[in-house]
Amino acid sequence: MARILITSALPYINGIKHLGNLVGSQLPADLFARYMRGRGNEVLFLCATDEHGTPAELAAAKAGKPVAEYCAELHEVQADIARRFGLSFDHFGRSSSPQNHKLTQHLAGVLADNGLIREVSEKQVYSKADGRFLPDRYIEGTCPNCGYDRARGDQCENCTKQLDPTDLIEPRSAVSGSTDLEVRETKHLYLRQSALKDDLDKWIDSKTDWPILTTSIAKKWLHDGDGLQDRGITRDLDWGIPVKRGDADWPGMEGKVFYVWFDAPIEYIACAAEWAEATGNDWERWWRTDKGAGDVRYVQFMGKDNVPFHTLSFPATLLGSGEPWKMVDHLKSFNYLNYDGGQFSTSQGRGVFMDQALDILPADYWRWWLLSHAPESSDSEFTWENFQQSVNKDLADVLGNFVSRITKFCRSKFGETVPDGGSYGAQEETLIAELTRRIRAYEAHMDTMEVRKSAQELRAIWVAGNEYLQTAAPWATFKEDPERAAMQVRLGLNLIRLYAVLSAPFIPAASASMLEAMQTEDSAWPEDVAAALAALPGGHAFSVPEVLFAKITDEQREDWESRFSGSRP
Ligand code: B3M
Ligand code: ZN
Repeated sequence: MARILITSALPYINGIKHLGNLVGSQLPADLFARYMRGRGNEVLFLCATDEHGTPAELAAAKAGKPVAEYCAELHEVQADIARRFGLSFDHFGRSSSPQNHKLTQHLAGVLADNGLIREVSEKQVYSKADGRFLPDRYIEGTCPNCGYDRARGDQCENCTKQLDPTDLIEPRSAVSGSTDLEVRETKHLYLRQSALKDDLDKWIDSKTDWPILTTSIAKKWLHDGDGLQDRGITRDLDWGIPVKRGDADWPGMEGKVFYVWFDAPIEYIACAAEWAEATGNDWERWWRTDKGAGDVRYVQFMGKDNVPFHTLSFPATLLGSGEPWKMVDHLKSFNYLNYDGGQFSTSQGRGVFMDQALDILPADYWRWWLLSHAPESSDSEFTWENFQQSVNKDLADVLGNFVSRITKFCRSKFGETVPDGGSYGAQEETLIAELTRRIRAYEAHMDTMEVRKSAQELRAIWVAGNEYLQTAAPWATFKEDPERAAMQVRLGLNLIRLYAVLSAPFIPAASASMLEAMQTEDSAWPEDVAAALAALPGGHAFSVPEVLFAKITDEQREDWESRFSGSRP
């Protein structure tokens, strides 16, 4: 039994996530966690809301709520949706937790002790009316490049030029609109990533099994242009983790907080501490190599835009601390999922969001489509037509139909118990050989997190059962050879249990219904396929389940297509 630590990129707090966010981190992480548990491993699967930074403050202001209250509410909303999507986190934490405050301040302290933090004086815009500095999006004005009069301090939305707040013409505060602004000196802490470049280089070179998407992004930032830049890790904001050096105040840093990208990955560790506190477990045996985490395998899941922070910045924090923290072993990253000819967009409300998806259909429909179309080797695209097609074909025709045909046929001829009698012939041996080969291939893809290939193999496993049923045709056999028909039906019913076990990582709710219908709690992984197909013996009672997957009609598809064509209201 292996021990596997799994984290998904932390969803930002400022609203409900869309399906593109989901498929790039939380959902494949859940697939892997469920699979690894199914194989009998010890798994710790962690996720949390990422709650600091300017977008959180601005979203709270827009909602007219104090930011702490806003974050607490949105955390509950996201936790509830995650649960309804079947995301099986062992703990869903918060980056604003006391544990993360403590750990972030601790790590900043040891980095400073190790000479890896320097103070930098910078010029920033200060608003006298608001009594605060105005970083990034807190300031608006006229773009010096195109004249657009609502450019933001970090970028002009009109011409896309990247800006500094001090570049703006006629700048004003985005908080109060005040133009009574001045440029003031302010001090910030920088993490000396440049001093850690060689350590990072060596560490990344040791990761020979990482996907090319991951290493190429890491190497690009490590070597391109000026190489790895030192990075500001503090901000002039109210909301966040106060800058401290361990437990001690940090002279000159009063009123400042750590930058959101400094504290967010540290929450991966703090989240384990939150989990431990809530459950009475020991978190250090997952995170400290001197306290038992030496044999842990740590896998991270994220979208490609998050890769630099996970291959460079966060490792720099951990390596620079000189403390024995567990480092990531495998980093699985994803391209983007597009929506119907464009991009999913949170700011424009474009696409389907997690809550809306669940209003339309149960989670398994979405889980199956998203995972079987995961944007791995390239970006992929959601269209309603494609969604309808794969749900109707894979889930309703192939899997659902198999389950309903065999259970109904058995009920009509043998009653609701697994029939006894008969023995395997050549057809059954061939099926078992094919299933064995395919299940081993499925495991190999799941072990290496090849999500699409895993889905294809699983589907082929479903198809094999369907084809067997089609050619064995127990409804025909029954007339001449009821014993043989009994054997075929018994095999079919056992296939349902087998499918439930194999499919659980993708479609956990349907799998649970299948096991329930088979009236068994035996969800042991099929190490030996022939043995697994004898798990339900003659005489075992079962019931005919409700329809597992309903087909999506053309009217539904058209209705949803038009309902989700514009922006979220
Ligand atoms: N919150 C993902 C994002 O919103 C970011 C991930 C943090 S992982 C430590 O783009
Ligand atoms: Zn512009």
